[in-house]
Amino acid sequence: MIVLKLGGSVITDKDRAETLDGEALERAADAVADARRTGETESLVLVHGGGSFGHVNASEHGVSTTEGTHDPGAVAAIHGAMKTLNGFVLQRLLDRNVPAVPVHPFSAAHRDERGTLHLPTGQLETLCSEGFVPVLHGDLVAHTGAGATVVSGDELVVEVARGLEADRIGLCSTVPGVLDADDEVVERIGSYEEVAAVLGESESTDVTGGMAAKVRALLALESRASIFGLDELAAFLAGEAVGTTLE
Ligand code: IP8
Repeated sequence: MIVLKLGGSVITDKDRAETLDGEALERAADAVADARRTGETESLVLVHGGGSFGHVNASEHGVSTTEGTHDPGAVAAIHGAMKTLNGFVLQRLLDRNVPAVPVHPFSAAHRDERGTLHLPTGQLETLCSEGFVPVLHGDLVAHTGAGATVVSGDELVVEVARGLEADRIGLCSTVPGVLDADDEVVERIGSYEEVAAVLGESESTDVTGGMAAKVRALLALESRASIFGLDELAAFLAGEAVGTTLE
């Protein structure tokens, strides 16, 4: 079982609201389709971020992972933008005969009063064993006492990987891995202390972007995780060590 996140900034044009990076998305879809054709990936769950979709709407409505909304119009706008992007991702995969199906976290997950995310994974497991490739996305989720808050793709990756006991996790990012002080890719990270100096301090609530938070969350999991750029996606799916490996 592989859990792969396609970063929102990889598949969209971050500088133009609700605009795809069509070429990058097609390259990513090609890599996934090729890996499935050659039988390299048995079970695969995909998650994608928001990039220029979702984030603009979320900030317009003042919604974040901790600041929620009770306005159904805001929910419709933010969730709707993410569903639009999810539709584009699905279409590129279906065009290449990848049996991709949507899973919208808003309809499945919630946060409790402490903000802890609860995400059932039974439907993902069943979809995978029936041969589908579930495609989740950063979204809104019901949040006790706060209305609805943002759930980031990174949080979803962590929960899905834990729930499904994934063998490998991949974060396909706009950077080729975790970079050291000389901007060289750090090949392997075994503990946070090894890279704390280059990553700097980060709040543990910094879940929607910071590399430090990603590294911490991935190191806390049993599964081996990799952070790499789009050029390395095919090699990652083929089982090679690419970018930065965290274990
Ligand atoms: O790009 C954010 O997902 P992310 C989703 O993975 C929304 O942080 C709704 C802004």
